[in-house]
Amino acid sequence: MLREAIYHRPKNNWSYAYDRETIHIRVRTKRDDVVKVTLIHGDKYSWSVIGSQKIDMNVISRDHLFDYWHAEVKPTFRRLKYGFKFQSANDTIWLNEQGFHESEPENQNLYFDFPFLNPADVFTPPSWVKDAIFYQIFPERFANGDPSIDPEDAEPWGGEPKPHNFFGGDLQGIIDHLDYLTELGVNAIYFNPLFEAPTNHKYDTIDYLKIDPHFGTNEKMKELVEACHSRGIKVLLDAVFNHSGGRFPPFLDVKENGAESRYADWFHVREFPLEVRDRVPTYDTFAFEAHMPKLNTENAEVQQYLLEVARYWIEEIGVDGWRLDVANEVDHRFWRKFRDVVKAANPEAYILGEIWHDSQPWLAGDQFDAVMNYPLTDAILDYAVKETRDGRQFADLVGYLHAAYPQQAAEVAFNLLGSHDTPRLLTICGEDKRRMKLATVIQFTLSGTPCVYYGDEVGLTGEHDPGCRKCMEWDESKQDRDLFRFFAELIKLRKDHRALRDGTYELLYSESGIQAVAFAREYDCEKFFIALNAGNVDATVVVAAGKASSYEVVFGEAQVDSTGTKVQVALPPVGFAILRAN
Ligand code: ARE
Repeated sequence: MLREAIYHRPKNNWSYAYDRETIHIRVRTKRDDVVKVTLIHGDKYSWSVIGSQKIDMNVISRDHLFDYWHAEVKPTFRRLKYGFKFQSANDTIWLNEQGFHESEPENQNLYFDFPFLNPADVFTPPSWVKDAIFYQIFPERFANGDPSIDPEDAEPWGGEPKPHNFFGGDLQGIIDHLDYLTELGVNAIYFNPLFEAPTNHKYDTIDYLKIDPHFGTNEKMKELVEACHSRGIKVLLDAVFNHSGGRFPPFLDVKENGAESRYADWFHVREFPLEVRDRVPTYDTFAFEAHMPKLNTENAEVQQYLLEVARYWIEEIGVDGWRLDVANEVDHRFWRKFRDVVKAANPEAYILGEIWHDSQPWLAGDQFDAVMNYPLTDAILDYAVKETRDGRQFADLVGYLHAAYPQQAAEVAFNLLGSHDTPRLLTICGEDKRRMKLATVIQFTLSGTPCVYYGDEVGLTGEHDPGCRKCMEWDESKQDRDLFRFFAELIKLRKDHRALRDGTYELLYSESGIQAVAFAREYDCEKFFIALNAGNVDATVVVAAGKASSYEVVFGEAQVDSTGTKVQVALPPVGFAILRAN
């Protein structure tokens, strides 16, 4: 047994409260090294009287180096002392907080400790998010419903997107197309910034309490939110709190009055006056963008201002949550206060951080509910589109990501295949729709909340920003209706079956050098097999049949042959099939 590979540390993703009565314990071992892990647990105040209990742990996922073992305990008195017993073919060892032992340690004081399950510390994302299917709208480019408020230099709809041009998209345009979104089947919208700002992307806010006049008014926004809610659609806004825009009045004041400005401490000024020297501003900014000065979220007035913004849009306009721009560059203390204000305004509000990397420090229940899951984006695209990961490498990364966060975080991870910050999915696929569909099927059948970037569903293309921000295509004869039907059917399938949204995940098949993968999702009596083939030749996956008597292809294309204990699924090149086990 490779002891150096064995890892456990209380808290984070290794021991945490799943709900008000359940504690999850996880431990890592070298892949395929340990055959059995037993969790030994008890109550620290009655261990010597009642003694300990023992339960088997299960492998919940694996990556190329490790197996991740998992067990669930509901301790009567909400306290847990615990240790582990590991068995391999020729070795048995025990682990507690003091390290490894050759026999079961008797002194319970030396076991790991989960001191008390306090409800206030339980990480509880809003339950609706598991059922949500998001649609991301870049407002300037979705639909022009009110030409009377277009920017002066607005170009005719459908022109080439450039860094600084406008086409007149607005809130009325979105209201006019809500039936379209209902037909597609999505039930939540994530809006890129809507507040007053000079650019077309509006990440350089002038006024956080006002809808940009070229988009509409606050009243129009309220109308939009109500229209969405009446269709069962939730609304998520973009909070650009890391930095303001260069025309934000407090920043203009500092520019004019320097250190004498009453707002001097609202920003991170390294040196007065505020200017740009050799392309580097004398104050902190987003990247090196002079028109995006970083806000000092440690300043009490800044906090008060931004927290009022957070409250206003939820309580008075009715939005359902916030996506936090550049979330990882803002201090944690601010985000904790932000969470308190947002959840007081609406306990079911959703807080989604924009972080492209490992996000554990923000996903402990005191800051965000989820992050934009770009690591999964990479895994899916590498496997299904670029073929730079084989089936085993893909499954390993999915396994690693699955174990990297508490279960409730994995359940609501925000899974996207593209956004306003990346090239469009179809373009990444070299316009091969088969690969686009394969990637999308994976996105919709893994756990987490899928998000469709506007226009992907009708075949919009585009390179990196600004190319990925084309005007939405509303002429049906120019829309890819086959893709639209594909998205609508897949969305319906996911909405109809809880197993696909919220079921357990089990990897069934992955091999080095082979592009086929199979996994299962299961909830209650319902079970689905998902079989994938990213290769350019036919592939067959064979998986254990389980209890079902028949296997029906409910989406995709495959030849299924179930004989006794095995199910054989033959897939075409770049193909997929979702099978329901009956
Ligand atoms: C403009 C141009 C770009 C140019 C950029 C250079 O359009 O072509 O590359 O300037 O600075 C907004 C606009 C952008 C605009 C930008 C600056 O939407 O069009 O770009 O403002 O004016 C990192 C951050 C992440 C950030 C991305 C872009 O961590 O927070 O970079 N994303 C948000 C929004 C953006 C927005 C801003 C931030 C600013 O979603 O739309 O840009 O408010 C790796 C790194 C990540 C990095 C990621 C992407 O994975 O590890 O940290 O994200 O790549 O680059």
